[in-house]
Amino acid sequence: MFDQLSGRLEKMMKFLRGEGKVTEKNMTEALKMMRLALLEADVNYKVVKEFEARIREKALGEEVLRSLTPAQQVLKIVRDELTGILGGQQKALIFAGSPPSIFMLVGLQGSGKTTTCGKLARWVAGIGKNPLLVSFDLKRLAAQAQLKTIAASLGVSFYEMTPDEMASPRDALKELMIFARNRAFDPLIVDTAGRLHVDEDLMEELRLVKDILKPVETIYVGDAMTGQDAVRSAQAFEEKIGLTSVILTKLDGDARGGAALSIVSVTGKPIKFVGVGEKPDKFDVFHPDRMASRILGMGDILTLIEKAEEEADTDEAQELARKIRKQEFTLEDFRKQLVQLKKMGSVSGILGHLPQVGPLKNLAKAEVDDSKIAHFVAIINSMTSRERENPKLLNGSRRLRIAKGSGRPVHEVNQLVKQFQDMQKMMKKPQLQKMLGGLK
Ligand SMILES: Nc1nc2c(ncn2[C@@H]2O[C@H](COP(=O)(O)OP(=O)(O)OP(=O)(O)O)[C@@H](O)[C@H]2O)c(=O)[nH]1
Ligand SMILES: [Mg+2]
Repeated sequence: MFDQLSGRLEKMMKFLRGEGKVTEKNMTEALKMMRLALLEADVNYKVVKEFEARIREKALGEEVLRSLTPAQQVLKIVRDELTGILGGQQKALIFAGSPPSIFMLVGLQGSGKTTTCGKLARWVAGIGKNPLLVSFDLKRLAAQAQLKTIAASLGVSFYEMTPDEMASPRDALKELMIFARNRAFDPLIVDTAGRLHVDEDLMEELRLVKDILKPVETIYVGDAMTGQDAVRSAQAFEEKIGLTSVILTKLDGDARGGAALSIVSVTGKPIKFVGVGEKPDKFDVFHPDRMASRILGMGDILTLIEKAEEEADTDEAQELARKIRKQEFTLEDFRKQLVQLKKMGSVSGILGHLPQVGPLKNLAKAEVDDSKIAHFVAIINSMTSRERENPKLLNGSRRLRIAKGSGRPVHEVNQLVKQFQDMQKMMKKPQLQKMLGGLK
């Protein structure tokens, strides 16, 4: 969803790359490009203004590292500042000291609250919790039914409110707490009603529910596709009922990113998760630093690794991270990755997370289908283990032998070797190494 913004920022970097050093004049030009890029991405204008001022100050100030080129300096500053406006450090969910912790999800109609209740329940179950879903949409019976269906499909427990309980939510909560404590449920994830607009009626109902529940997390669920509208309504919810965090949904759509880039600055509340599709697993922990890198086209190899960890063997994924860090990544590892990719099936989904540089970009562009992966795997299979460890051995005659052995043309062997070498180069980049440094 940040494609357009990424493209424009890339242009700005390209411009700076052509400049000998950072000057008042070229920074003014570069910042103008950046300002337009951000405004076009529907970022709140106040946020843009402050962002620009900070970057100008840092880029022209003392903090600049002389060893870096102007483009690198600015890239670093922009990356750090982008991470900042996205919230800085990743913020974890808060759990109550004495269970059950209550998470109350609020937001406008259709923003994805009910869907997100399910996703969140699935996610916390994945970290060993025992969630209970309940709907405090006190007026619409159908709302309960929707959540009940979601709970059943996920195998998550659901507490059904009787019409009597819905009429007196205060008593309902007492029953609910006894039920939850007896069965050691934690957290209690509470769905609420939505309206098309922020109206007093809704706010009153939500204030009442919040007052009864005393949630440890009041989570605003915002539809990223609605851009600044989502930001404005978040602000209204923050003022009228108070929030602790934000979940943005529909980041898979053609949102331009403005909501994500403005909402933390405007509300002061962290984005903790993002929804990236309708299915329950289309839900990611939000990492400001990785998102910033992704916007700047540095890709997101960490998210890739996380995905791999989820879907594949954890030890292997950690070993992969270690190898990339130590620059020991070989063709054999590349082969394993390709096989893994093929197993996961969701090639395009995974590729979206890969660094948008070097070979993977080409892979993504070529819209790799499974047969392409199969061909690459066949080629590597035809190499000796020494060749896999050390591709420098691959001279003309060896390449010819491998082509014959795998039944693929020589130019495809060359292409594979070239892509692998580009990938190795990319993995040596300090930014990537720094990112991996934080990964145990
Ligand atoms: N593409 C996409 N669709 C989503 C995402 N999250 C939710 N949706 C869809 O958005 C629509 C509305 O979702 P709901 O969960 O019913 O929204 P709600 O906020 O509970 O709506 P009300 O209860 O009517 O206020 C559904 O069609 C969901 O499938 C997401 O991350 N990506
Ligand atoms: Mg709902």
